[in-house]
This record gives sequence, structure tokens and C-alpha cells, in this order.
Amino acid sequence: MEMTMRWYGSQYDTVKLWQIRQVPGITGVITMLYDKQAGELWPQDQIHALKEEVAQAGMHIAGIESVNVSDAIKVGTKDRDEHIENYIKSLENLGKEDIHMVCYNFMPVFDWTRTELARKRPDGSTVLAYTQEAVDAINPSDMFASIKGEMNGTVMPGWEPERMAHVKELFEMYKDIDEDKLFDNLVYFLKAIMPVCNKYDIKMAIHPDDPAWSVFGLPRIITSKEKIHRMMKAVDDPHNGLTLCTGSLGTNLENDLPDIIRSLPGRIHFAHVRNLKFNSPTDFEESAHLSSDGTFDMYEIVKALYDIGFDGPIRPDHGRMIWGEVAMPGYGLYDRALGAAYINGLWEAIDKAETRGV
Ligand SMILES: [Mn+2]
Repeated sequence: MEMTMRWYGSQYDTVKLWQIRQVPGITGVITMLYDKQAGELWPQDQIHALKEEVAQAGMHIAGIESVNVSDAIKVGTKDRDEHIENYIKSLENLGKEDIHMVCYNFMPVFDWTRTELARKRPDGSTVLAYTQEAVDAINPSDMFASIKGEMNGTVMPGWEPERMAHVKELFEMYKDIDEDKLFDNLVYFLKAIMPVCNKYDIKMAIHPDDPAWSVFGLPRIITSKEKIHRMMKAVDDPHNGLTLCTGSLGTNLENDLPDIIRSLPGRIHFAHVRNLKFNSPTDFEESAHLSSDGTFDMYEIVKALYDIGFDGPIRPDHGRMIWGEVAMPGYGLYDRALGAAYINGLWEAIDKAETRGV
């Protein structure tokens, strides 16, 4: 594995590349061209400039999160093929710049859903949290307004104001899309991009739906081991892989995370590792990474990744807001650095136990 951290670019991120560089063990960042809308072409010169900026800070781009898939592709509208053509060209440009891992998602309307961005925990830290009761009580177009005030002045991916201004139209677009149609559109998209992925060895890593169940009646197709395997079989190419996001798949307590990991050797190309603390099966908060602070056994998760020979980028994913930091919720420097150090520690202990035969 390679330890990485997500970076939102010098224009948008409160965290600087030089700070990320000082986190022990981090050699790469996960980033993207943040001014690009889903469906738009990524020019090679802009990718190159981003790559240079990261290289000057002593790191490299370990992968892209995300080249976003447009609603036209997800819904299968008449613009779909044009958007897929742009996606293929963007992948080609990334391949030419020696970038080989691309995360994306196939979630309708919302990239992810939380009902609170700053729930206070007993130690005074604040975290993102989710309560099903709050979702059930709110109209989707009011959802954005209710959390906007908690974004600390940042723009959170998937919740851009321009996009959220069209929430009603977005819901209208998806009104006839059920799980089977959405799945067929995903397969159509993957089949179209596999040739360019093979040519440039680009590993596609779909991000699981978050939370791992239907929200506001929208279909969800990447929520469980069974559904992930269905997708892997439908396009049975090693370049068709998964972002193992423990915090997303783990929202459903029936998902056995180490078991899911062990069932997918060679198909996990990227890992988001974080912990959740469940107060009830439908109320959870993003705790510290440490196993004892949440519900997941982080040792078993990292051990499963180690055992399947996972060699892709891994990142601590979200962190708590601690030590007075003001940053994009979930994406402060401090707690993610603690998460990276903790995961590195688990990995080193597992590796030495294995190789020294302890
Ligand atoms: Mn994730």
C-alpha cells in the first residue's frame, strides 16, 4: 500500500501540500481538477500542471478522486455518448501523464449524505454524523440549505451550490431510473471505457454508495458484497475495481468489511479507511480511526488488506475536527494525520509479525 491524503488543490484546500508532506509515510496525494464539471474533458496540459505542482512539494499524484460521472451517463440520456467520449479522452490524458488510478461513483443526485457536519463529541471534537430520522423528516431540496451553514465557508464535493440549485430537476431526471436501469447504465459506461483503461493501465475504482441504502427513494447499486460482485462479474476485467471505503460500506452493519475485502483480491484499487461509531443502527458518527473509539475493528480491516496483497493507495479518509482547526468538514489536517499514522502503525506491526514469523 501507499499512504496518501486527499488534497483539494491550492485554490480550495485549507491544507497545504507542504503540510501533507510532513505527515510520516505520506508519499502521494489524491486530487483532481476541481474546476471541471462532470462530463467535461480534462485537458492534458492542466493535468500536467497539477502533477508538477505536487511534484514540487516532493510527492506525486497517486490517483484521481474523482473523474466524476455525469448524470447524463448515470441516467442514460441522449448526451451520454458524448460525455463518455470526453471521459475516455480524460482517461487517455491521465494515462499519458502516468496516472493509473481513478476513483468515481455512480450515485444519483447526492455523492454522499450526512445530516450533521459538526456533531460535538464528548472530547469536544466535531464530526460528520447521520441520522435516518433526520433524513426522513426533510425534503431533499432543503437538505442542502440545512447543511450549507456548517461547511466552514468551503465547497464540499458533490454539494456545489450550482448543482444543488437544480436538485428538483435532478430528482426529475432519475424518476424512471430503478436499480436495474442504473446498473445497466454503469455496465454500458464500463464497457465503453475498458479499452482505454487497458491501453494505459488505468485502474477504475468505484466508490460505494454512502450511506449503503436508498436515500430519498433514489436507487443504490454499490452497497453490499453481493452487489459489488455482481458488478465485478458483469465487466470481468481487472481494471474494473473498487474503492474499499470502510466508512461507506460500513454504514450497513450487515456488511462484514474484512470478509468483503478478502473476497476481492486484485479488484480493490484504492482504500478509504476510517471508523464509525454507531449509537443505533441508523445513527452513526465519524469517530477517530482508533478501533476502540468506534465500531469497526481496524486491525482486522488492515489485516485483510495486507493478506490480499493490496498495493494501491490508501488514505485515512475523513477525520474529526480537532485542536481548533477550521477546515472543510472531514478534511482537516490534524485528525487525518493521526489516522495515517495509526494505519501505518497497524500495517508495520502486521508486516513484521508476518515476515518475522512472530
Ligand atoms: Mn470514502
